[in-house]
Amino acid sequence: MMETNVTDTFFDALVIGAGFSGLYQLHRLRDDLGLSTLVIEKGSGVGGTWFWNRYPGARCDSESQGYAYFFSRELHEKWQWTERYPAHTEIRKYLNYVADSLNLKKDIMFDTKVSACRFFDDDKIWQVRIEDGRVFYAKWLISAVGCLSAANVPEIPGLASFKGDCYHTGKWPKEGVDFSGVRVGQIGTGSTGIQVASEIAKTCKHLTVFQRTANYSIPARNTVWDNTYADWVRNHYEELKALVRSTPNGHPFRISGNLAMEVSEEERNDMFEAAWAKGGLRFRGVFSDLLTSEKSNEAAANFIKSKIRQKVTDPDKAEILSDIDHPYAAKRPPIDTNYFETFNRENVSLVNLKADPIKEIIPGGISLKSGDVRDLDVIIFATGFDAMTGPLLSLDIEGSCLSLKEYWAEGPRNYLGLAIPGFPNLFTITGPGSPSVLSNMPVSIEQHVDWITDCIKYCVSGGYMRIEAEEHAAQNWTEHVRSTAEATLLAKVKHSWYLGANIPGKPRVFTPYAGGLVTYRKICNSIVRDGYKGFLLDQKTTQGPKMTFDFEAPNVTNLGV
Ligand code: N01
Repeated sequence: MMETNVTDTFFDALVIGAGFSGLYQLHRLRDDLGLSTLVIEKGSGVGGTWFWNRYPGARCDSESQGYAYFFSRELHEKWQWTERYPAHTEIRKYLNYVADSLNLKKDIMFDTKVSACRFFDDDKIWQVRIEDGRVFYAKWLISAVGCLSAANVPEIPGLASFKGDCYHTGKWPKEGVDFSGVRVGQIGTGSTGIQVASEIAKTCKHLTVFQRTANYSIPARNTVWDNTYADWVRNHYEELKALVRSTPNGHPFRISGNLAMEVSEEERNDMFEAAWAKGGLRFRGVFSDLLTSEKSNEAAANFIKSKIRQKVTDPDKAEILSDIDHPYAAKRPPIDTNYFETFNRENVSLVNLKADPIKEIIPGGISLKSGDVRDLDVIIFATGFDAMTGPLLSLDIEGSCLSLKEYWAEGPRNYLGLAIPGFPNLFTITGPGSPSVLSNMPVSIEQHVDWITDCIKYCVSGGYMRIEAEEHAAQNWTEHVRSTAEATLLAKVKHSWYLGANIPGKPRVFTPYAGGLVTYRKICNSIVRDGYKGFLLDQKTTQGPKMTFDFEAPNVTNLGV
């Protein structure tokens, strides 16, 4: 446990969360603006999402050379990733390296959970209460809680009766879990389940995968970097920085300008084959219209399904795994290391929950509707998160009139994903309505933190005590987020966590901004140029009620989520 001696109660700024967002935000506010800043972090170390996601096989799907901060050449040049995709252990090492290099830990209070945040309008100050009852105050409150930090464990009847151990992948024990000789049941086959299954199958006695929705996956083709490539990355800071800031999804590769139906079938298949051989999220970049043309998407989908059928030797399993009901990449597209091949192992079975749903969890395992019972010693929930709004709502935030829960009763509404009407001086890094999960997160995070820092600097230097997003701006932005998603196949999937559909009772609102990072950055910059259009500064309204964001139409054909 890290020692932080916090004796003060009043700060200029409080930041909640010490992952990629919170660390950089602390650095900018403290070291560039000179503001007294405290970060409050639930975990006992830095890492945010990566502090908790330690399940076997946990590895980022973004490539290492782009999954990093780009604000400092020095940090970039003194660090070396070792593989094409960074493992969770290496990401924590990197974030510790950054935190230590910038001497950040002294201003982070670890092992501390926020229980409530209240805005006092008379004093224009935020009060943040932590679980032991202590309170802290600050003029500026910044949420850096991330998008995927509220674990979702489905309410399956009988769960409490299970005699074995249960784990959620997003809250994995720090000390790890020994699966030798154990019968494991895994529920969930999203990006996480696809990573975890192939690792656990190697060591457990038997793995039963309970699949509700079949999923596409592209081979990651992870490799260890050789010195030549590592040196190249270290020596190409400016180029990499320019690249990740110029691609629509913040990844360090370009999306092809080709349309899938504009080439012959033979050429198309050759291009899919080449992209499959390259592997990873780059597969999506082979054509620019995979998320906007149903026909192009279908071609990609059929290509991947045929690959699954080739990989899986048991025809029944192959059928269940390739019976996919949604367009490719319209749900978050996983990448894998031998996921489908894992089903060729003798110690791995597959249950098709579409045909035979779970009836209940019993003391010794899982019982299905058909009466079939799977005996288990351990259940792993790879069942995802109450994404995007979940982490924010868990902070119990109350603004000048309403609680966030009340204000978002029909779904998230905010301005640019950054600020919420009725919640002055609060900023949300990678909040709902920003590109966040449809992009390479560290690149989105840097853009948000820089924007927030500039905004706070503007307020401080202009003598403004209070800044608040205006209601009409939030309504316009929320509509813009909705219509942008509607222009893509993303909105065609009704059962996706992008829409909140994985959480019973959650309002169905397409939450991330699908217009791409480049467009988004331009919109954010233009709002600054226009004197923080759509924000109320102290009591001064900055502009009239009519706002549109289509002055820089999002290039959805070039969308690279
Ligand atoms: O969660 P998910 P995840 N009974 O929600 C199933 C990021 N990530 O943790 O599809 C049975 O995608 C559910 O089934 P269905 C990434 O952004 C990043 O895998 O709802 N099954 C689904 O199969 C990703 O998208 C990296 O029918 C139930 C699964 O659980 C996000 O995290 C690596 C069920 C949940 O899939 C979330 O991915 C890994 C029930 N009651 C993850 N409830 C990086 O590399 C749910 N399921 C950065």
